[in-house]
Amino acid sequence: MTASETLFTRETIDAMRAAVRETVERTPVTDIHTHLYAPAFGKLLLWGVDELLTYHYLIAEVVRASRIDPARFYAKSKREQADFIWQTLFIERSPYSEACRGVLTVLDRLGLDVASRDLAAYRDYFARQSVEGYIDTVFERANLDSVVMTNDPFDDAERPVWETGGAVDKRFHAALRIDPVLNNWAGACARLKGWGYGVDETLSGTALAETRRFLADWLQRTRALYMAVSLPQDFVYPEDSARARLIAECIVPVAKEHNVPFAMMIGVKRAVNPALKLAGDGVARSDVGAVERLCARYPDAKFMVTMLAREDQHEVSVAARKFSNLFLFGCWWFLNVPSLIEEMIRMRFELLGTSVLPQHSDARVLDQVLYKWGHSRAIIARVLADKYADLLGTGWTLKQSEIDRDVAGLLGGNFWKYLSQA
Ligand code: FIX
Ligand code: ZN
Repeated sequence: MTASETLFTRETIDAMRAAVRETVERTPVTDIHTHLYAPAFGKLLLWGVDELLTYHYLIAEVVRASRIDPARFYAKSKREQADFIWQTLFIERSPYSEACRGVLTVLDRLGLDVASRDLAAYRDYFARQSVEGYIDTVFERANLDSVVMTNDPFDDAERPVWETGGAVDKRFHAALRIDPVLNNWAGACARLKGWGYGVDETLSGTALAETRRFLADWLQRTRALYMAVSLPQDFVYPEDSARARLIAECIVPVAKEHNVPFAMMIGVKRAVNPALKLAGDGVARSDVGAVERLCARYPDAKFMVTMLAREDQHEVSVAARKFSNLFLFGCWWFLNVPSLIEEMIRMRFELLGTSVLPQHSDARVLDQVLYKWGHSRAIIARVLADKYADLLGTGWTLKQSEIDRDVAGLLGGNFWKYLSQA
């Protein structure tokens, strides 16, 4: 401890709370799961007020509020959709849902006048930004160190960018997303064949080795930090299926060989209402036992997990106590609302101490990191300060440098450390 370092005690709990808030605000974040893209990907990087307003979370809300036929909504141009959402959810109703509030937080953090309700003025602001300058503004105001993209080799808009050089902006890391391989092997198999990999639907002959070669090629090409998949609510392991064989014989061996984690995002019920398209997915409880069995069976593989159902959070937190190769992260999607973030973070801190990564943004529109991290930072600071207050209550003391250390871990350091472990 330096001579001048602040020491917090049970007599200085209010000062500790202020210090925690300040530390969480000034510590840069590594956002470990987003759907953002580096500038090299051109139009795939979404930003601006019309993209914010047409976020699929808000599409679900506007269809519900207005009862518009989803096909009629989607037939509108992006600008018309944004106008309709602004009018329906912001002007005719109070916009306090988390997704609506988020838009207003973004505008406020950009210095725009939220009270004016002047959509034309907001559009005008964005029309005056260059994408490069705007990325700098957003990273700076959100205090982001870097973000991890979601990179899908099966995406025809994205693949050519990788094939001709890929991401160069160091603030954007890659994650290799392999949903088609594990959720639609027949479809993935046809694509792999077309790219020259010797695979077949029954996973015979060279198929497993060739799938491993495909994964290794893409890990190398993208320099992905991890491989990732979203899994449906009925995901089980082990089982007699292509998915289970691919996990056991391709994903796990490649993950181990390249020392990258396998991230599983579990619990999505895809296309509950297909007419809503991207906004039509739902949630259901899943089998945490599948995660436990994978972690137990492959103790030398690294697994990152986030689960979508609130009901699964306690069980998966307990699983993380049992398996040091299980890294829990984020409050995913429908859980990314203040009441549930607070509940989940509090429980994880109480069960797992400092060894979690409490949040990711899942931002699809660059600007959203301003609200998603703004809102989450406030909650993380509050819960952490409560936990420290309990500690100080015992007579324990805390140094500012210890708060710095803990916050740096929670906002990204824990992820980097997990990646670097053998
Ligand atoms: O699968 C995922 O990574 C999900 O996060 C998304 O597909 C989802 O649509 C989303 O945007 C959730 O926030
Ligand atoms: Zn996502």
